[in-house]
Amino acid sequence: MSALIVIDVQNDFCPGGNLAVPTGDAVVAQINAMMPAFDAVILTQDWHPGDHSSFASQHAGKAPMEQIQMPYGPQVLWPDHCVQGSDGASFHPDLNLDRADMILRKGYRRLIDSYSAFFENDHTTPTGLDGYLRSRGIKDLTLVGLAFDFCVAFSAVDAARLGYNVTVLRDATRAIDFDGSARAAQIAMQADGVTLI
Ligand code: VGL
Ligand code: ZN
Repeated sequence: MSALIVIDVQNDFCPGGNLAVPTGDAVVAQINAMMPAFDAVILTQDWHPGDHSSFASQHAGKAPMEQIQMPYGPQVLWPDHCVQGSDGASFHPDLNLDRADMILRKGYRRLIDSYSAFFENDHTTPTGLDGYLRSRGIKDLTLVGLAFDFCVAFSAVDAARLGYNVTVLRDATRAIDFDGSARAAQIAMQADGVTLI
């Protein structure tokens, strides 16, 4: 059984959004076209409270893209983005939502970020996706969406470590590419056996 996991194709990650990924919206048509080929389609949605601790605005004297130490490890500080219920948190208007079996929200706890669709950034708090996939007998995952070097990469690495067969379709992703993050993400995924096409 196969699933297409569509990571965070939301307005804030598209041009004009608060954390825009260059040409992020260009992945939408390709992702829609891929959906019929999979047994299951799962969409993830970055979904932060307005005072989320990953926002630079919550840390006096800090600017977006600076790094801080959180109790669970290093954390990049972001511009406010994907605030629960905002237009920025909505899926891109052209993304086909009808085909989705499940929409998984993540990053909703104020004190911890969640790049991965499987675990929050402490790498231990589960989102529930592993249980969902397991109970449906899904073992083959193809990941697409935004951003290649953060939520796609963290999800792919966690999935591979959990034992799934993981493919990332690079063409249907876009990177933030901040401070070498795209290359680092690629190396990390390959080290854990993720297939990059
Ligand atoms: C993401 C940074 C912050 C992503 C989410 O979807 O890649 N990146 N929140
Ligand atoms: Zn986020």
